[in-house]
Amino acid sequence: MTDQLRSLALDALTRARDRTAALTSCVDDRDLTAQHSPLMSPLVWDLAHIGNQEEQWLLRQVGKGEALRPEIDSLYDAFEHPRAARPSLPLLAPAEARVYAADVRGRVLDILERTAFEGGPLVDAGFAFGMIAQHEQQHDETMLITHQLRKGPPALSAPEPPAHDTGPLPREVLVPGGAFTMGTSTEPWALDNERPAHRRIVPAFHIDTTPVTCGAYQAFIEDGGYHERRWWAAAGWDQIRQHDIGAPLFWRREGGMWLRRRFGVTEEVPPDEPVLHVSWYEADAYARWAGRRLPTEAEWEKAARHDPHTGRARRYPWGDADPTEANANLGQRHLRPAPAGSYPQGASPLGVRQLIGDVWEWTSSDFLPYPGFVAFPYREYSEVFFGSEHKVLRGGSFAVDPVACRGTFRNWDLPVRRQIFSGFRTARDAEQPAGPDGGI
Ligand code: AVJ
Ligand code: FE
Repeated sequence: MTDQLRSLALDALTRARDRTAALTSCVDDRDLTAQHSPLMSPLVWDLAHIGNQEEQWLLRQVGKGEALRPEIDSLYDAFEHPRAARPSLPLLAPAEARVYAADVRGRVLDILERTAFEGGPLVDAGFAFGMIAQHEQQHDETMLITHQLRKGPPALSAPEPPAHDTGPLPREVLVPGGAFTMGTSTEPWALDNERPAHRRIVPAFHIDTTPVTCGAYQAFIEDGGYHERRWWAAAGWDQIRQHDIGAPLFWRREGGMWLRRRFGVTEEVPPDEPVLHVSWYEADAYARWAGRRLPTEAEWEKAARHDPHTGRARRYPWGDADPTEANANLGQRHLRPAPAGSYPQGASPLGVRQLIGDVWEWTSSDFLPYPGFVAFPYREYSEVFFGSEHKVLRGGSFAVDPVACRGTFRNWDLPVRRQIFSGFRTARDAEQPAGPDGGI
C-alpha cells in the first residue's frame, strides 16, 4: 500500500513537472515575464510559486530541511501581491526560476524516498506529496488560461478529442429523491474542503444529460437573452451592461457567423461542443431563460456519485477506478472539450455524461464548509474563501489533471469570472413541468 502510494506520488509530481515544463518552454522569455492579462500572473510567477510552495511544504515541513530560499517566500505569496501587481515585483528571471524549481524537486525526491507514509496527517498516505502535485497541476491549469488570454501566434497544440457515440440521448435524467453521502473521509489526497463525508437529503430533480452546448447557448443570444433584464441577477446585469458583454469570452460575430479564438487559432464556434468561458451570471441567466436553474452543488454530486442501486457513493460517475482516456477528457490531452454526449464509458449509473472532465460546471451554491470541516494544512487553501462571494464549480475541465479531479473535488470562483474553463448544465425540480423545449 505504502509503496503503491509512494509510486503514485512520484508519478503525480513528475507528470505535473512535465506539464509545467511544456507550458513554460513553448514561449520565449519575454512572453514568460509579460503580463498577458491583468487577471493573470506572468507565467514566470507561477513557475517559481510552484517551486516555492513545494519548498515550504515538502522540503521544510515534511523533510524538516533547511530553507533553500526563504527570502523569496513573500514574493510568491499569493495573498501579499494581487495578480495585477506581480509583473512589477523583482521576480526570479525565467532561467533562475527553472533552476530553483528543479533544485527544490531534486531534494524533494530524496525526501519522498525516506519519508514514512504514516505518523501524522501531513504524511499519512503521502498526503503532502499529493497536495503539492495537485497544487502544481492547479497552476498548470491557471497557466493554460494565461495561454488562452495571450495574443499572438499559437504556442500549443494537441490532438482533437476522439469521436464517440454521442446519441441521440434523453435531454435530462431524473435523479430520485432521498439521502446520499456527500464529501469524503477516506479519499487519501482529498483536500480539506471535500471532508468529511456526511449524509444529505436531496429531493428528486432532473439534470441535463450533458453540459449546455454552444449551439443551445447561441439560441439564448439570438433570442436577445443578453438584453432582457428579467433573466439576470442584478450584479450580472450590471456586469454585462458595464462591459458590453453579449457572448461568451473569446467569441465574436463576423459575417453572420460566430467565431472564437482558441489558443491563438480562430475557428467557427462548434455548435455541439459544451459552451466554455461563461460567468456564473451568464450560466444563471441562460438557465432562467430556459425555464430551468443551475443544479445545487449537492445535486451535482449526487448525480455524479450516488449509485441508486446500491445506495453507495462512488469515487467517480463510472465507479471507483481512476479516470482513463476512455472515460473522461482530462489532463490537457486535448485543448478543448469533446462534443456533448461524448465519453459514454464515463456515464453515471443513471446515464449522465461528462460530469468529470471537459468543462468546469457552475453550480448555484456558495462555497461553504461541510459540517465538521477542519482547515488543513493551512487556512488559506479553503477556509478564507468560504462565504457568499464565491460560487462552486464541479467536475473539472479538459485542463485539469486526474490527480486534482474527483467526484468530491470542489473548485470555486467569483461569479463574474469568464476566463476560466467554465461551462454548466441545468436542472429543475422533479415536481415542476418541463421547460419550453420539453423534457422526457
Ligand atoms: C482552488 C483553483 C481556486 O487557483 O486560486 C492554487 C487553487 N490555491 N494555489 C486557485 C490554488 C493555491 C485555487 N483554486
Ligand atoms: Fe498557488
